[in-house]
Amino acid sequence: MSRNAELFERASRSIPGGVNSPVRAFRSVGGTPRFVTRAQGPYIWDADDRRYIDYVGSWGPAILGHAHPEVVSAVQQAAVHGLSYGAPTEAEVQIAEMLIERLPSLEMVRLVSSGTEATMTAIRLARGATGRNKIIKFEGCYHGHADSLLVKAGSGLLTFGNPTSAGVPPEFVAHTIVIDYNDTEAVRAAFAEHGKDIACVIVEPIAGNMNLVKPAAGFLETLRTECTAHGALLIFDEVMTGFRVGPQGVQGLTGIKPDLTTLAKVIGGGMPIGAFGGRADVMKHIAPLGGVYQAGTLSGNPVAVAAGITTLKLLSAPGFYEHLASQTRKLTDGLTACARAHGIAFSADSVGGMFGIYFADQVPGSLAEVSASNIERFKVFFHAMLDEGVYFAPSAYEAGFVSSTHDDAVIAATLAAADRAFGKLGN
Ligand code: KE4
Repeated sequence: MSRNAELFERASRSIPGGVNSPVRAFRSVGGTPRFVTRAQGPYIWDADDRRYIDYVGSWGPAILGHAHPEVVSAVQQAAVHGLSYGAPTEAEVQIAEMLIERLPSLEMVRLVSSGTEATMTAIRLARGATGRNKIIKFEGCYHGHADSLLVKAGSGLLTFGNPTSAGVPPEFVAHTIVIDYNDTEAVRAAFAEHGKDIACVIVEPIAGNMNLVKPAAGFLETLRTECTAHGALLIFDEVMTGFRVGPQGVQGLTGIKPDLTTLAKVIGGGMPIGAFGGRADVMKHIAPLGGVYQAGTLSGNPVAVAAGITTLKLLSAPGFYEHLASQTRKLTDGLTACARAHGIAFSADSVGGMFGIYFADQVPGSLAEVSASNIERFKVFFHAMLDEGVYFAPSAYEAGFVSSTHDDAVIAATLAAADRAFGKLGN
């Protein structure tokens, strides 16, 4: 038996499903999860000491490649002075100023310890600041596991084909309006009916939890105009896209200014961190200034912040994002060409260092279109690539991630593996 299998059997006796986050259990692709022992640059190694080219990158944070020496050094230097104080530090001010400098819509920002905390708080803040209860979210978007958001969520829930979570009382989601992503008319209709009761719209401005799905022309613009017209707040959940699709996230690519933004993943460089921020007049409702309570023992943790500051500095290198986008496009174009050569219905898309692959002739523009792609064929491809030493996200409903260490040789090795894997699929 492989060490992965042994560890999975042992883990399953003490941890539900053997994992600390459902998507890691490989339930939607089958087989045994790989227990990672170490990682470096574009690579991870499993418990059988097999090396894989990694396109999950911890679901986004590893944008500089795993164990970047300067990030590791910053963590070590912070740790020797203590791991957590529960008191303010200068480093927290520094990273807050860095985030505000980089994202024009951020006038004030508060740090938390995960993306879920960030989105949960942003919604409470929107409700507190507007005095309204209703929220709009989009089917296939995942914003973490806060109760009011686990309604037709994406990511792990979609993977289970279980669009709502057990344990969430109906009352908790009674104010959550769920609309199809990109359905501009439904957004207008919801505001026409509920406009004065809507506190906020929360959206993944480029969706990454139903696989990569881009906003249709006019979709984000409509959210902005409808929110403004009805006094609702627009929340861009950039937990995944922030500093991943470009130096200023989707708001930088589109010029659309949300009222609040949520962040995590990349801003911590792999350490536990999240953040929410935006208009100062809204943020001033947050305790201790205002009546919207939020707190966190490890918020602004000095070790996590040290990793984040160093990461953000390294991302500011001239040409970083141009190179990252170019390498990602080489991957997606190469995979598409290879699939075509094998006569396989396949498409791929990317934005910056984030990509999607689909066993369908066209790039999907909605959750329904992703679901209509050949999910079974994805599962076979996933395992064929795993056998070749390439680690894609273990779900057809997840995006993939490239780091600055995925150089031409790594991309070429991936494409050579894909050629062999596609050959096993038959057409
Ligand atoms: P966390 O609580 O997992 O840090 O963040 C929740 C979250 C919020 N918003 C967006 C847009 C997200 O993508 C996420 C988390 N992303 C998933 C990846 N599909 C995390 C992977 C997992 O759940 O294990």
